[in-house]
Amino acid sequence: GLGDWADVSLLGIPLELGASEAGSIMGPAALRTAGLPALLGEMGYRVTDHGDLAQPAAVEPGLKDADAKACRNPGLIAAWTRLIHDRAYEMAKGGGVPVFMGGDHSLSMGTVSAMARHCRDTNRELFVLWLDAHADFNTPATTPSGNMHGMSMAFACGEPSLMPLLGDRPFVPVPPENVHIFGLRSIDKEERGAVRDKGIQVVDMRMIDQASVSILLQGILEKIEGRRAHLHVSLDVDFLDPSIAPAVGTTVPGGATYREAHLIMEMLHDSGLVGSLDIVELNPFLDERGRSARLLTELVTSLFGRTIIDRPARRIRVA
Ligand code: B3U
Ligand code: MN
Ligand code: MN
Repeated sequence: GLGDWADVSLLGIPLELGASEAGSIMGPAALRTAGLPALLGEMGYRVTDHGDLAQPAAVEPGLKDADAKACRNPGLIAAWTRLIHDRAYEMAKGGGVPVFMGGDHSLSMGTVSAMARHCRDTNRELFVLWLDAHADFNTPATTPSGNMHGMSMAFACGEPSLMPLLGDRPFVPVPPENVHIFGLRSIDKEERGAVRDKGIQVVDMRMIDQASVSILLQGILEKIEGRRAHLHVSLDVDFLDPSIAPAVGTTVPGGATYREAHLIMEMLHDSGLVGSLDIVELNPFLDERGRSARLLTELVTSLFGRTIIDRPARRIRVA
């Protein structure tokens, strides 16, 4: 968490096989071009850029035949999930804060499962803040598209039909009540039932309009504070309103504003709870003169403590 934020480990995950629209393979390059590693370095962090993962060869995904047929690229997604999990787990053990630069949201099958395993090793509770227009809670049996980026949260919570994707790695599920989807505004019918039945915590856009991101996020952070916890933040670009972040294949109108997004990042910084971050679904091919990549980079600097003027932290961290 924040207390030991001297070290930041960046990993590029050029993965687009979980999405229908090509282009997020260029996400890590765009974030580097927008200056993410340099800005964190200027802020005083010790930044290690581990470069980009190389595309692995497809493996036998181990899914049931009908499930494999319902998914696009299951053999490659299985290979990526195992590769990402292994690297993310090593990075977590190495200390510092891992920042995963995607790549489409299927990469979170690897990162979240690695953080869950690391938390079990270190006797911490894992919480996940899923900043996303979508729930990503489909399964091979419910997916309308076959796109595996729409299944990553279901995987992380232990959806049995997806478990073989991780191969022989020990799988540690995230307790659904520790998962907070924030910014939801597009959900498929069967996902809606699954999210409800599993007890996933949801803040949808209507709640944000009525109660403000500040009050709603504070409620989540207060639940986590004072525990031996690790908060993993998974930021899907489509959480943001398409007018400020057009570089995503699955835009949904009515997303977070510039100011809401920065406030969330600032409050997350102040909480001292964030232990790892995914930046996913950035598709530079759809960007307008780099503005989405630049905005994401700015948001990450807010998460890492950039402030407009010096102000005392509003919230004191309980170790
Ligand atoms: N729920 C739809 C659409 C979707 C989910 N995640 C994204 N799109 N990015 C699906 O295909 O599962
Ligand atoms: Mn997503
Ligand atoms: Mn999304």
